[in-house]
Amino acid sequence: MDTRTAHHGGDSPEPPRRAAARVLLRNWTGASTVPSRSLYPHQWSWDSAFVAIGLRHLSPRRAQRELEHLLGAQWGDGRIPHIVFNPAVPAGAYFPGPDFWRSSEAGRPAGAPRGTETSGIVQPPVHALAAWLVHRADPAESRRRGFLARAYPRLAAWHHYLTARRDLGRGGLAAAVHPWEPGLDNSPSWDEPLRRIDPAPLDSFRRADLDHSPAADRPTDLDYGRYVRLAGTYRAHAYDDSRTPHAFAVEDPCFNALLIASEHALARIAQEAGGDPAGHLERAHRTTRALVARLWDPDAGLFLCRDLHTDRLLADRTVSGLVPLIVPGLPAEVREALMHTARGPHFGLGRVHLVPSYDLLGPHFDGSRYWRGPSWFNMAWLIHRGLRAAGRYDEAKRLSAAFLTSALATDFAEYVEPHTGEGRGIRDFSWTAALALDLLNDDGED
Ligand code: 2M8
Repeated sequence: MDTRTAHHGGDSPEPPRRAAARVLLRNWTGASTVPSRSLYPHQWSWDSAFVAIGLRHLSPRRAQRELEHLLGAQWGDGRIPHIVFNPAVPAGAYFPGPDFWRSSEAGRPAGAPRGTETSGIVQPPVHALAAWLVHRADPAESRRRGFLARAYPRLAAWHHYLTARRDLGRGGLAAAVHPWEPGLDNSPSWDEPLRRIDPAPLDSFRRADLDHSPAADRPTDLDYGRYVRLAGTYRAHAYDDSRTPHAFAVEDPCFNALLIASEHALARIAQEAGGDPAGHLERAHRTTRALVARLWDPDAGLFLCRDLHTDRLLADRTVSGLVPLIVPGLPAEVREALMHTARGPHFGLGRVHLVPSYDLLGPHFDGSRYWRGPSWFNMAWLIHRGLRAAGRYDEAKRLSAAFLTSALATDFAEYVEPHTGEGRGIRDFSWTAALALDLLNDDGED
């Protein structure tokens, strides 16, 4: 497929920029962007950060609003919820919806907003990085609107929540307390920690996702039973991290790498907004040291997840373990080993479509099932950034070209089968379109 054009039903090919913009315009609700009109009809936290990174090329102002809408739903304890529910969407369109999370009532002690319903868990902290990139797209307009001055205290409170309340392992990293938090929902890394969780009975809830996506592309019912159990337990403890038993608690490399990248961005934001960057830089360096000390596995040649219940690394190789390539100041030998692993048989960089979410040789590899093998566009975008940070410009260029080819050929699919490149999940997926737009506008400046 030609990377210069996309097809959308008519005879004439549509220019890629216009095709990507069309997806984002269609998914814009007036206040924020839904990841998908059908499968995900509300605002998602890290999706919106990726969307803002693309939207800044269409309208820096709208990109600011995207992030501001999300930040507007921040809780008093600093957490940015993983979903902000749109009250206009019919109940039952997405599960678990507002009637499950009941944030405004159950989350009150943790400072959940009164007028907006949200979930109670979080997603990876890409937001400060996104805010910085959005600012850079049009600094004059950003200053005129006081964008960073308003965003800065909220972003700082968000990082404070993660580093103070979520350092459950007391080793300097933020822990995830639900498989949805790192964003790689049904990653094989979670199989072992999830085995301890007694699933909620299947007849106690109704999955809405299967109305829109084939069951073979999605997590299983057993996974869902466990997701529901964990979220229900958190809710029953008023989403209080010091009281909830947190039967699932892991340290994830991608989550923490994004925290570090965002902490570096926060230092720049602080400088621009009249704050003090030094504390942020110090925290970024400290978290980098903790990441290497706690999650680097020299034998596997990549970062692994740590299960805080056993205090052991989980053996499965996932794309999450390559994302620390984006971290500034990683030890040179670690960066080299990561590059070697990315190109090797487990991830096949340059030989398969994009970067598989899970080890191509791993016992649980399934090229269609969500985060158990398929290649995802946000992960390819992050690895692309990492390759550039490592000075691998040719490989970065090739990955960027492959990204655009895949995105256009699959009508901006949610994910693709790594061996065949076929689209999987839903189409017109927002972050695929947004990050395509970002790569199309790539001037190497960031
Ligand atoms: C997927 O997760 C949601 C739950 O948050 C779901 O399956 O319903 C994941 O791919 C996640 O990373 C993503 O943010 C979300 C919305 O695109 O969908």
